Amino acid sequence: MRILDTKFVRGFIKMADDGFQQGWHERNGGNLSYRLKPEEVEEIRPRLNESGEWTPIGAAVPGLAGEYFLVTGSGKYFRNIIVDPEACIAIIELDDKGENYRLRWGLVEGGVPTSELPTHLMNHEVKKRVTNGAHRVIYHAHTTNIIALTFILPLVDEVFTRELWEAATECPVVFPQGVGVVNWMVPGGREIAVATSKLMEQYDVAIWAHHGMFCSGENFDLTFGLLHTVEKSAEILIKVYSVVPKKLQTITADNFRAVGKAFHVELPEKFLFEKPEFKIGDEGF
Ligand code: 2HA
Ligand code: ZN
Repeated sequence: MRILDTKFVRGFIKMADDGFQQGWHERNGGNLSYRLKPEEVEEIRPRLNESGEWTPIGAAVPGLAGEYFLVTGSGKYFRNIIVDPEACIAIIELDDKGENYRLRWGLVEGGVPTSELPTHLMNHEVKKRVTNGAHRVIYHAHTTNIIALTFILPLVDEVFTRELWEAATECPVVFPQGVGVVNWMVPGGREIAVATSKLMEQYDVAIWAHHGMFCSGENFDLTFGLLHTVEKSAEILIKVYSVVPKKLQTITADNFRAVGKAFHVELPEKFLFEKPEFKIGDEGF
């Protein structure tokens, strides 16, 4: 089958375009990766290019040795993916140590995989392990309202999770494990990849202060839906805090416990603390 006609490539392209339409991918911002299933690799194997040079990943991911990934290209614009996918995205193969990759399809006008390849692959490695192989998608977007929130809330997992949960009742059901926050760091390297993948041990969402968000999921719908839900909550919070510095009422810890019971999701008690009274801009919050 033509690579562009496969279901996973079409799903990848649609997701990238959906993200662009949402306004999360200015210029070359954001990146997306998908870990192929063995049967998908076999389906396209006759159409892969001859193997090229091995290139260092910049991180070691032995848990992903020999795997194939569909990834966005470094410096490529999400808005162009739908019109010229073969120039903007690529299929890469990892070596038997998980230390190098080689290009097997795509990037026909030249280029290399996403500048955030170390974070994507380290996240994939963690998620493959902790979900028994179920998670296959890692998505990074420059979500406006989440970025805005990282200027006005303390960069603490518990505070972000609780605020995002309070913004919309479905949130604790969509991301019951909560969200993790990475303090500002230089993007693109191994250090931020290590910090992010550590959070991915327990969360499906990692927020990068003053930069954006990473989400992990089983498929394109779930991963896009997760990032979309978190960003929508952030938008509600930004609207609320643009009107008043303090909410008049909100969803309480006991309300969350009731939601958890009704929807059969376990909500960690560390997010259900008694909240101190606070206003946006308060010293020390
Ligand atoms: O430009 O989003 O984090 C791609 C990025 C880097
Ligand atoms: Zn980015």
